[in-house]
Amino acid sequence: MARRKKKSRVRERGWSEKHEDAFSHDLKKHLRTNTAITTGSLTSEIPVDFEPNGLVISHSKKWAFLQWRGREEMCRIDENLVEKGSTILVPGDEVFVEDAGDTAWVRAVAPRRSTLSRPASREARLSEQIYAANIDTLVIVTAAAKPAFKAGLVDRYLIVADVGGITPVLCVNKMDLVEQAPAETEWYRDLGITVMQTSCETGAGLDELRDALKGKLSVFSGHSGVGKSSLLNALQPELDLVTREVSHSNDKGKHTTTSTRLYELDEGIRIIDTPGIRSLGLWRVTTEDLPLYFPEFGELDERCRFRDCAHTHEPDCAVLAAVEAGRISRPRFDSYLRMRKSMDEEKKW
Ligand SMILES: Nc1nc2c(ncn2[C@@H]2O[C@H](COP(=O)(O)OP(=O)(O)OP(=O)(O)O)[C@@H](O)[C@H]2O)c(=O)[nH]1
Ligand SMILES: [Mg+2]
Ligand SMILES: [Zn+2]
Repeated sequence: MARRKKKSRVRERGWSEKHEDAFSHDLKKHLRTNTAITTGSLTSEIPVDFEPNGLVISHSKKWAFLQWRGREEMCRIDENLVEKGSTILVPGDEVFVEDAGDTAWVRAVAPRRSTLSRPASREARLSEQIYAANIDTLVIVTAAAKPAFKAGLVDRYLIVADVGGITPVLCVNKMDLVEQAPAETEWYRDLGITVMQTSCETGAGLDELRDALKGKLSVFSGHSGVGKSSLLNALQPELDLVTREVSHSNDKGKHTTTSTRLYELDEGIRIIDTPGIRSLGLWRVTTEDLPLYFPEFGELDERCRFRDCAHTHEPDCAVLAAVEAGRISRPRFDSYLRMRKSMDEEKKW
């Protein structure tokens, strides 16, 4: 990977003042790694304005697989970057690597430009799990058929992208299986979201997808079996990633891709392939905020009778009226109701 001319943004952005910021967690680590530490044969100090020289492809607890010095390399992770037995590094992280003879060590992580997060688990719903960093584009991969197009997950991913400061693109794959794209995709176009239609079988739409990904770091997310890994293979056949037919075992939660990993393709395209998911929790979104993530609700809430209107059942609700009048799409509104309901249920634990 080419060394960046630009210095780390740590100082420029004044991270240390922003304790509530999503990156304060990293900053603490970062500052800790700025003091002299002795780990293995390392004794040197890391300058505060270190230049990241490596890119995280994937990792285990103690080892990171990196793009470093123009190659893919395994490096040890400094214990300062480990928390609760697991590293804080995620694919897409820009890191500072130091060569210590036999082993190269990841010593520090640069502040993240953007993050994709979800609640760590149902049990640990108060902790954030960041699963990719420095992403430019979130490609929400869906299938036109097999498995059927499901708007619910798309709506959730759109919120995750919004929260993470990432541009979403909706990719409707397996277009060879249908006459025309599912009608729902039009709503997303109406909302200003880029919608692409692709087929790994016929190659349709792949040039457009490639153009959109050039020079960017993207994440491919979506249900299992929609063709995320197949799309990567279609863009760059040498990758030869494992893909598998959608089957009942897939429905039961068996995924073909089992870990999140970054791939470097030609033309400056970098893609993080992720395992398919069944449902997606929303991090940092409250029921009160939820309407803000539905741009089509716009300023309507100002016209609701109640100031704290939840837009679910209230009399004289301007949002409900707009749904009735067909100005807000019913399925998108249903998504809103389902998200609210699941958030309310979570609160009961
Ligand atoms: N007809 C058709 N089949 C496709 C297309 N893209 C992928 N497939 C098939 O769909 C199945 C699932 O593809 P994968 O690429 O493994 O799906 P995935 O989204 O990576 O799945 P996970 O790794 O489990 O999340 C495979 O049998 C592919 O051959 C397409 O455009 N058209
Ligand atoms: Mg896959
Ligand atoms: Zn209302």
